[in-house]
Amino acid sequence: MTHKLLIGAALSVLLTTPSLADSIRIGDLMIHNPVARETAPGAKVGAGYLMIKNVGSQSERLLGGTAGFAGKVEVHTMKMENQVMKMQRLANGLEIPPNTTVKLVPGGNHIMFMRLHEQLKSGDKRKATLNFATAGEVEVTFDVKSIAQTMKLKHSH
Ligand SMILES: [Cu+2]
Repeated sequence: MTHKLLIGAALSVLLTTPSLADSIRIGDLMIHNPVARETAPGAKVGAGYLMIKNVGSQSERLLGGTAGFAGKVEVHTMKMENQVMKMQRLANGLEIPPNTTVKLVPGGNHIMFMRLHEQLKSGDKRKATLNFATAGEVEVTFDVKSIAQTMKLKHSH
């Protein structure tokens, strides 16, 4: 039991303290710890998560993106519908208010990689371009992680 707890604690430290290398600064945006969830062979969609901090005084908006490994990259949210959580595309993008950190995590807002051309395997790194209303296009490298590791992002602070 103690052993398990220690491993859990070590993992959460690893996952919740992104090193400087995991941070990208573009204009007034700081992008931390982009992670993509591994996919099953033949899966057509995958999900990406990250933290975006707006250190500026103007509101920003994440509109979507592009990726070589997927036909389409969208920003999604989760909505309750007849007591079932469903994903929905944010047609007007995701707002990143000034002086705010917006977290894209499992069960919440996320990047959706649609029409995957290939499997995303744990340990891979995949480049994608995110498109912001003001900052424009930003290239981000997603670390592909196992589903279990990805779920821990939910509890990161
Ligand atoms: Cu989605």
